[in-house]
Amino acid sequence: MSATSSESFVRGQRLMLIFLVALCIVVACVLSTETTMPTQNMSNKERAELREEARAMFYHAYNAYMQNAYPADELMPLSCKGRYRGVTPSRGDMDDILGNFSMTLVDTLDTLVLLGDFAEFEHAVKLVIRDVQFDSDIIVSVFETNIRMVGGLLSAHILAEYLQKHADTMHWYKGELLEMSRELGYRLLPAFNTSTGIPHARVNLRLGMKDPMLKKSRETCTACAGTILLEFAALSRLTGDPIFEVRAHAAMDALWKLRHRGSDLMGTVLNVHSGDWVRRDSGVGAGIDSYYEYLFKSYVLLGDDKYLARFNRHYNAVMKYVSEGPMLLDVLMHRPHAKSKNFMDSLLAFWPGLQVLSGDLKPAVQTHEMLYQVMQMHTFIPEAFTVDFQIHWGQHPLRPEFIESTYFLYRATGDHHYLQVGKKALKTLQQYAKVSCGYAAVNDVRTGKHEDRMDSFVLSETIKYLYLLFSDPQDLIINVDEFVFTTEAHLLPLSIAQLGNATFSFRQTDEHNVLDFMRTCPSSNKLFPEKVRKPLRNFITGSCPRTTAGKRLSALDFQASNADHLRAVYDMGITMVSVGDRSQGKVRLFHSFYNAKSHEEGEMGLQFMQEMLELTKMQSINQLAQLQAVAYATDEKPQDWIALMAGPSHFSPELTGDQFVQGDLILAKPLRACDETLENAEEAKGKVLVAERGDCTFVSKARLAQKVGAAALIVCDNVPGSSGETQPMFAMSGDGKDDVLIPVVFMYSMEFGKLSAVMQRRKQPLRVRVMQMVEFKRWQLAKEQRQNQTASVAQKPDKEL
Ligand code: DMJ
Repeated sequence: MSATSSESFVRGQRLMLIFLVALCIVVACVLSTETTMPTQNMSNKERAELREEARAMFYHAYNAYMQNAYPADELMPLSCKGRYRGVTPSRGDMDDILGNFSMTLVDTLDTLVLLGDFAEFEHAVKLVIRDVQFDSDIIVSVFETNIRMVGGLLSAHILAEYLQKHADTMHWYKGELLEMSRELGYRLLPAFNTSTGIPHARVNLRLGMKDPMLKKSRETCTACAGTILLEFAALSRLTGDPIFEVRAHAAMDALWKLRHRGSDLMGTVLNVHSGDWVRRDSGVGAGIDSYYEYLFKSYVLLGDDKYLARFNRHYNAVMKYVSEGPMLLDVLMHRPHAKSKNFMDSLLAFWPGLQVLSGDLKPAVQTHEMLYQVMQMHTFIPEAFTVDFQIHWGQHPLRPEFIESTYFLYRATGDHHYLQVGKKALKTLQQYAKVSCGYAAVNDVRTGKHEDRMDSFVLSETIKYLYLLFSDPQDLIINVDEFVFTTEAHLLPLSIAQLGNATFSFRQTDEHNVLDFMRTCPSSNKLFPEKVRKPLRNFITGSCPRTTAGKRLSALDFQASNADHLRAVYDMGITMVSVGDRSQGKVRLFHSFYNAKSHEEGEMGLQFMQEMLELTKMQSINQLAQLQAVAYATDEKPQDWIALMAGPSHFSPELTGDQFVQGDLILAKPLRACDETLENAEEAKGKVLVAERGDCTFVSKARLAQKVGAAALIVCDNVPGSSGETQPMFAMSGDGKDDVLIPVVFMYSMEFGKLSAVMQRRKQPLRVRVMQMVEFKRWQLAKEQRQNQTASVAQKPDKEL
């Protein structure tokens, strides 16, 4: 090997190592220096103006709903009409939220009181009493109905009585809303008749669990079953009927028993009859989020230490296994050192708010800062984003979680940074989500395209938290500190605990002393949010401070197998943590100024991390190996195959080595492939089916393709102009089941466009091969070599002549 080629070989080796080492990088710098960037203070005038802008936003959305959609559950802001269950075309499971019970109005009642609009509150309460009924043959989500409807009715009832007392109004009100919530509570109760006491996910409002469609019901999510207690306890305490609270406590107790005894973590999906876990991913986002919230808030509302002890046990486990610097990454509950996902979902943005309430301010500041940067990078926080902050799922339904955390951080710290963050969030909504008829969800943050959807939480949470952020507590009619905010931001008074409940005696149990967890907030004159935030400020786009100091180890030269390098990196304050299966050699890096040997080495560490970050912008070797190919030959040159890049899926079998699936291409009818079957099911047998992304999950499209006998499925993107050349390829996620046996790949629009153009040009069906890209390349190479050999053999006699 020549000097140059051995040098480039070594460099190549190093790069390989770097790619593996730097699969994901976190610059979790924790500075303890005195240098802090001043936060721009917000004047009282500007803050008041923003509060009024939030109020105007509320009325823009509320009036649009009331004038164009009420009594429907939701407003469809693009078509400017109401969304009714059974009338408006179905969106599948997503519609379980709707019960034709005027959900948006019920969910919004208490916001009217916070805004001080007692007249409209009174009017709205009268409408609800007059119009809303629950005796419908409709299957609804128990969780959603509880948090939005039961919670909305209870909170409105409490505030109606409050106004009677303190604002000398609504004297006609005689507890009708409480009666309605009791009736609705009874309609949800059949869901709790399971052997474990953990409620079913769905129930028929009229038939209970007797609906034949619910016969096979068995799976629910942890958050679905664990987000009942606040509302049900309030319901029991206010009505004097203990059944609700009894059932909700039992569900919480049953869930607690299912924790992994080694890790103290919970999964996200379980079987309500057997108590077996169906999905063992454990994080703080989708599927589990509000379970943690309700453990902590049940302690706050009901004063039962048991819930604090349980929360602390889980919290400790989350901080040990899930939290990595400012990031929160799912692990497997039974193998907590293995990361189970390489993306985060936007629902986890509630976590910093919960951390503030529980007194752990520092990680709250860090995670919030990371989320703020994700938001600035993509305008809105996308539904899911990868560890390198690329978009995994670009939707944004105007969720409240990030603003909720911003509000709690502001209340805890008084730091005007959070007012500035709130301002940015508010202005973004105004600029990109406001339409003439309300606020529209964003279908894809890359394109800004709207969706005909305004969820009820936009009014009940998103705008409510914005309004609260810009209000002075003394401007509000109620003292919010005397209330607990439910997960849907409904207000339940702390005084509820005093109403007592004979069914429960809150004795000290062994659990209480399980964990000696720090609960005190940092003292207010020593708050550190800016110091904690500053190092994270350049977390994504970053330019960390450079130093001109002497010789240092650069990321490019770094070799993970070199002990000196490892020591140098350690001295720079960098820690390495193995991620996932150790055998894959994936490592995550953390940098902390606290751990650096000297200030200078700390600076070097920052620079090193920055270099690593730049290197990882390139696609990792790992990803390359996973890249799939959809290959075809043209009519003109039937021997020459062309391959278009495609992404793999987590739920279908991997095509390895020289395996491939071949078949004629056929488009699904309807193209989204979300229905029970396909119009062209017969034709699709044995073919490579194409379905468009959207309306239902990737895996449900795959199951349908498999059901009709397709040989493979290609899911093509629904975002015009998207391409694997300009954005990272990703692997489609499933739901944890292994029932898909055909290969399923994803193609961005530009790549699929090429395939579709060839398909349309041809008279005959287009035959394609789905295979690994690496294998395709190998196949081509072998072919070329063969051709070259034949050519040289053919040329030989000539030469010899
Ligand atoms: C809300 O309905 C609640 O906050 C729930 O706990 C999670 N999802 C939505 C908002 O994103």
